[in-house]
Amino acid sequence: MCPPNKKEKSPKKVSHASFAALLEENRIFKPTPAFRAQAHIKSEEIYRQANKDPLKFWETQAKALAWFKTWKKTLIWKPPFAQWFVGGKLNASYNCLDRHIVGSNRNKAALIWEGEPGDSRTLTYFDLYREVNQLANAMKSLRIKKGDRVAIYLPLIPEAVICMLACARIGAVHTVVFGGFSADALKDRINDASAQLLITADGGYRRGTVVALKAAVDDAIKQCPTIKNVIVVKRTGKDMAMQPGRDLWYHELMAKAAAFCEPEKMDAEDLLFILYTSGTTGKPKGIIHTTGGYMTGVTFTTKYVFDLKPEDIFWCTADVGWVTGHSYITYGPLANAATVVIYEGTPDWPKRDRFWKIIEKYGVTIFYTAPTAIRTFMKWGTQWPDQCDLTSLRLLGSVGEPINPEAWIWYYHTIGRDRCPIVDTWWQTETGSILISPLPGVSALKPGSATKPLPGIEAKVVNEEGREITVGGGYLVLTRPWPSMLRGIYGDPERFQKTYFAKWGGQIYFTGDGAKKDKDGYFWLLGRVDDIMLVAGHNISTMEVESSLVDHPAVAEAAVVGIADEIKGQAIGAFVTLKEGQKPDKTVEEVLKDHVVHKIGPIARPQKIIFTHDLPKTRSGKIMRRLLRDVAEGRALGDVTTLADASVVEALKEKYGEEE
Ligand code: 6R9
Repeated sequence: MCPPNKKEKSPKKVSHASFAALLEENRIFKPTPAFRAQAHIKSEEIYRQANKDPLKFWETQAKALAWFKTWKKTLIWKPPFAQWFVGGKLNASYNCLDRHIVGSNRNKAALIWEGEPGDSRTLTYFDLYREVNQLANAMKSLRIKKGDRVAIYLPLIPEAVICMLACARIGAVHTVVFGGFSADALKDRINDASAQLLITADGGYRRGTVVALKAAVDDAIKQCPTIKNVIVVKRTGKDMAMQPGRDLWYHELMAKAAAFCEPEKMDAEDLLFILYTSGTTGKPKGIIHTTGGYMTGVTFTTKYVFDLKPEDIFWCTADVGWVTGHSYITYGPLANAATVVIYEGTPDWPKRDRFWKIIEKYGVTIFYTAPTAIRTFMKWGTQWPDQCDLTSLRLLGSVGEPINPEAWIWYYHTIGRDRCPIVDTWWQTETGSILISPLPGVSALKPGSATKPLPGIEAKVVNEEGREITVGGGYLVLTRPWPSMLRGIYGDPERFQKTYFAKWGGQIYFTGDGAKKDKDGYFWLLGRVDDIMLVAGHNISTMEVESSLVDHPAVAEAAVVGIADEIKGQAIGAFVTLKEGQKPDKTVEEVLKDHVVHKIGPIARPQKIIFTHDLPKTRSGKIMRRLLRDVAEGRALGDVTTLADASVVEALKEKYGEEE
């Protein structure tokens, strides 16, 4: 049983005494013999093979897909433009559905969906296949054809996945806009992509209330001249206006649609989707991905990074509006015929044990979430997971930000119960699939390190001149093309070249991240280089200071920014959320400052600590330090359209003002 209930004695009680010990030892976690024995990959041989002949390696991975026609050339690389599997033909929806329904996977659960109010639906591969085919036909009846852009603005309901696959089936390019984004953000993305069709819902549930998506849509598309139709999924049944001629009910279209739609034979390099990246200033960047290379990358990584087996129940907690949802809810797992869990709502609804209850209810075996969520769970306390049966879990994953060692150990111990390897997966919207990560049957894990580049991937840390740093910190770059790499920025090849390939002579992809390599060749991600501070002539990464703050038992979460300072160049400002029950005061502030000095050195001592209940984050959980800098330096706020909760930063502004 799940909810904390004093009368009930849980048989699964975990001891938390060993937590500190795990952290203290600065331990390396080797795969257990039992895990290694059953893993897909048990030896490092795969790294050597891939290194010897990367193209051959990627060809082998591409062959895991079903192709209508085999490619003629594996790679044409004219930097910054790569073409993979040139001349090959395939269809992503065929790979995720058709090839599974002819065998024993036909009646296997493809999607297990749980709505926030507690409703649920399970779609087998055959169910999903049927829905996707019908929707593909419905879209065709609205004259959507190969190459057209379709915007998807939905809550996390099965239709979100159905819509993506239906687009892929007819060769339409989807652009999923996260359902929590504002009308303004939606409008910008629709216009940049010149989308003709928009698929939305009458609403969705979030923390017990209905989010009125359709109202935002009506607002947005007043200024979207390219949109001809809006398909509306009935999710909540709440009243809302339908504009005759333009708006159509999803269920009515589906009722009329024929059961089979021939999958379009797509060229390997035909567009699969556009996805706008979050959190940056200025015009949204539409990252484009094509079919063959992207599908190869996500299919390979889903199977081997997560050590996916046919009987696994795979839960990636991301929204489909984030690249993580594209790659590890929809395309990667379904191409591997996995059973995928999706959940519509927030982790604290109706109580703070909702995620653990879902794991217990469906017997989730692989759980993939973000460090920000893990830190939130730490803040809430262990009583919530402790009273749930988490014994089905066998592997944990982390994505989105560097995971600080404290959170890693907590995750390993409290959720994984010291049994489950953690894969800390580094990648980006631009990279399409995971690039730096452990292989769980092989890699020795160091808490806080994403370990090493996957087989077939060449990543380096370089200095300002582009020279490799074998031990030490610098810029993280990728020095060889990989199949799932972005093919550009939609409509802006020049910006593509400038943003990613201009820094070192045009051949090297710059990730925008800083990283450190240790003597064992492990990569330690340091966050975006824009966030790295220059304090009295020393480079200090915000992430290192944050990690040392979170290391203190009183702290739940921290965000650090450089504030302009006449003497030092930059001084360190820290925004800190304390664990529940901790009171912020001057003493705590001094204790925390001393703690950072103790962990890193006097140079890293924060000049100012602001206590706050929450931090400004994107919907995928990344802290928006840019906004915190605006607050700290008293500027007007930059672009806030991707902010999860706008009130957080307003409250901080007030607070900061008071303390000045
Ligand atoms: C998948 C995703 C990409 C940026 C990336 C980096 C940060 C993601 C990370 C990580 C350290 C990890 N990031 N995973 N940093 N360790 N395991 O997050 O895509 O939203 O495009 O963000 O996220 O800074 O450059 P996206």
